[in-house]
Amino acid sequence: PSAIYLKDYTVPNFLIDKTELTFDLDETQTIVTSRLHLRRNPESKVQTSALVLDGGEDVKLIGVAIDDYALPEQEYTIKDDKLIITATPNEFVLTCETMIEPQNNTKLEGLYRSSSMFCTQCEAEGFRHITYYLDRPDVMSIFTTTIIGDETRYPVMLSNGNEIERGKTEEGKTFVTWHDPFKKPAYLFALVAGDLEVLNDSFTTMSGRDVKLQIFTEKHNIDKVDFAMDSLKRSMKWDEEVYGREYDLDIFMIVAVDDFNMGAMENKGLNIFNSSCLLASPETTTDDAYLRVEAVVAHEYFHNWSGNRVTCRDWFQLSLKEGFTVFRDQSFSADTHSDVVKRVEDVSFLKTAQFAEDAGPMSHPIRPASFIEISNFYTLTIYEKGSEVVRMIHTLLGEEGFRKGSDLYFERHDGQAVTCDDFVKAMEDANGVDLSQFKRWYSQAGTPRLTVTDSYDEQAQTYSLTIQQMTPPTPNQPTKLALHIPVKVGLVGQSNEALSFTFDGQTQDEVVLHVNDVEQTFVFENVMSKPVPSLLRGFSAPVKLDYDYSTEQLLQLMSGDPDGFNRWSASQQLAVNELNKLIAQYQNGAQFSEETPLVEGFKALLADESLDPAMVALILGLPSQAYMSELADKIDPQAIKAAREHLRGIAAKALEVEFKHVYESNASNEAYQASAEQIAKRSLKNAALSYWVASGSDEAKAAVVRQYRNADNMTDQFAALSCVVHFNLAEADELLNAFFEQWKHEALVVNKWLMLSAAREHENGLAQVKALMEHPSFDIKNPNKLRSVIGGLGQNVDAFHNLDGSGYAFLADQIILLNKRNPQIASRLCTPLTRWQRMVPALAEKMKGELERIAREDLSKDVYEVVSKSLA
Ligand code: DPP
Ligand code: ZN
Repeated sequence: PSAIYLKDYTVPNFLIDKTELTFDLDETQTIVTSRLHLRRNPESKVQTSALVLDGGEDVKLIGVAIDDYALPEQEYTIKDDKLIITATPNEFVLTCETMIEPQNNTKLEGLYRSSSMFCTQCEAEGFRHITYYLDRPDVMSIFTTTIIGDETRYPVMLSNGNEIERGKTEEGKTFVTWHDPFKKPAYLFALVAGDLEVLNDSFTTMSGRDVKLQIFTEKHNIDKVDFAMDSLKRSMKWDEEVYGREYDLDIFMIVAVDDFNMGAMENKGLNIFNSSCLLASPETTTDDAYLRVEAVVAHEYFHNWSGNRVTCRDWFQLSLKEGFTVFRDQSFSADTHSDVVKRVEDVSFLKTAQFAEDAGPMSHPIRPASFIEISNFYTLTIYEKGSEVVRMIHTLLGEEGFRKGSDLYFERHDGQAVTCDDFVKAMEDANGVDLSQFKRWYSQAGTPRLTVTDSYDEQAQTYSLTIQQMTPPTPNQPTKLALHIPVKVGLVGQSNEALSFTFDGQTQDEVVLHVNDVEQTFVFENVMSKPVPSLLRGFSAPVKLDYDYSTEQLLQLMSGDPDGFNRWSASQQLAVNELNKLIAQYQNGAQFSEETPLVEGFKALLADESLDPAMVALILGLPSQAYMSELADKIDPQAIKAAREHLRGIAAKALEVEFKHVYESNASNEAYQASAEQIAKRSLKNAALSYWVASGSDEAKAAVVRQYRNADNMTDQFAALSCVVHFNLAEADELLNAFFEQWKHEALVVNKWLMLSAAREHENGLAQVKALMEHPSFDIKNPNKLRSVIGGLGQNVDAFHNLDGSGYAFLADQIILLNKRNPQIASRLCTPLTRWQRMVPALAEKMKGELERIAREDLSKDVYEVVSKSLA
């Protein structure tokens, strides 16, 4: 497999003005007839009459014709899955008949079966597994789709746009024709057929048009889509109010499917969702999952403008639509719930997972310069860091300036396939600013590091901050240029007051510093006393920041920083420092310390009833195993685990009474609602419960079992079960079994059970994981189940990081098994092994050995790219 490069981009040689598709659906053979209205692209420099269409090894060509002249075999060839027709007129209709077998499609790209339905996934390059096409996002076409099927089995047959015709064929089958009036690339094509139930609703747009809203599921799930429908309507309203974007078709449909490689897909007018991102009910769905449904529904809906109306020129520009749309969905959730809580959650995820990706062999800029397989680039960097880059533009331009920029972007490029440069240009032009240095964020990989030192001159009452920036080398990028980094700063006084200061001739209490050189000093005047700097407020840039805070300063910021985000940040830093001390003690074989200043900090926090319970819960959450791994020079999973358990134990024992009190005072008898207020209380209650149980109190153990048995919602039930399992209480086996029995008919709950069971640490964790994969509820064809079991194993430190290498070998076996069957999923499963160079030597060697073993197989492009880059 070889790489393709952004620098080699050329416009397509042909355009497809209209695409007419007919699908004759059948259980064994589906016949696809396409009529493509082609003409040469006047803008192409290569004036050629040879047409090259993308296809796949799973597409069988039955016949091809130009303007109804059936081409004899010597007039076309099929090579490397491409259909090549050597001579074509300037303008013509190409008819292609192909046969595909959706029931044998295990890759879940193109047209496939999920339970009893047919569905599609075409992003990024799935359409070529349906029929021969110019499968690239800058070829945009008007689609008309006819679906023919047996009405008794497929009463619902959907595609993009509006239904324009319905009737019977000569053989007595039903046909339905859909027409989408908006030009689109093939990756936004969708088709669904099945025996589905529907929830109907409607939305009146800002200009007064009525839009029909429909959510389809299999019959047994239709009672779980009310929340998604409500989220959809709120998203539509929000996009009108915040971005001035109105929905454009008369109908908007969403379909839930069980087998799906990704979270969801924004196909024009017909979104297809992994059921895990759509279905929600209080009894079966946790608060986290509710929030995820809301965010994903919003995300896919927002793509209608940021992605569909204005799309990507090529796949190197993926972050153009994804970074921007993640930024939009994050803002929507922040406006809907608490902005600080949302920001903490997003940043925490970024710093744990995206920073790790950016420090590994797959590190790439948000606009990559090359790739072997585009499916490997649906990454945290493209999505989450991409969103941070858009957020920085928002910070630099302000709310109003950003809106002017986005208005210009949508107006200028409506109906076009464009680049990240076009996005930034619209922001520049609308605001009369120069973002040329800022644009290095698009081409430079790696997490920049800021090192900050300060000094206070009491006499002059000036305070200086010196900031150095450095971005470490990443694959193919040994040297880095200075970035333009917005650093939001405030100063906190000795008695926790916000200190005002003079900066740029103005009195203010918060400022955005423009860091754009390797080293710069910023001077704040009229600073009355020696301040504690509150740096990078709201996480104004996706960087690592080093400032040598003392424990006292961190405790002060934790309780006194007016910036809620930085209160959390200070608490995390304090906990990280404490964990690092314990990790070193563990590694040196020293006794663990039994005291920590964290106790004092937590005590103040628990006593302050004016605080948002969700924030308190977040602060109580110790830095995760994964986050501590990201920070480590050499990752020692056992040391991190032991340190975390010990630190939690100290806090739990010292504050047993407080945790009990907080647990009891946050209990509630109200009926479940996925409201910010209730979610906040449940999160604090359950955080307190887990500490209380960690204290070893018998009363706590009784309380957690009671909570499990009495819970009327999945959040409380699962929090209790996790706690019982994690602390290996006497009831662990009994309750895990009971949980499975209670929920075995609910696939999404069974997935939670699979994950928790796989993550459970006991003598033979790996045997237990193997048993789960033999369990009747497991199905290797279903990506959600696989992710549950393998994800659970990844959290199981003893089983996965066993020194004998058995955990890694097991993972490698699964990757080899899935390599051809579902390359996208196989490639994702490689992620933990790609970190091998960061592990302590004994583990690094074992991981590397498994990567080498995988490399000896005949690999799919997806797995090949990740494994070869990891071993390079
Ligand atoms: N474009 C999709 C999304 O992120 C991914 N398939 O919404
Ligand atoms: Zn997206």
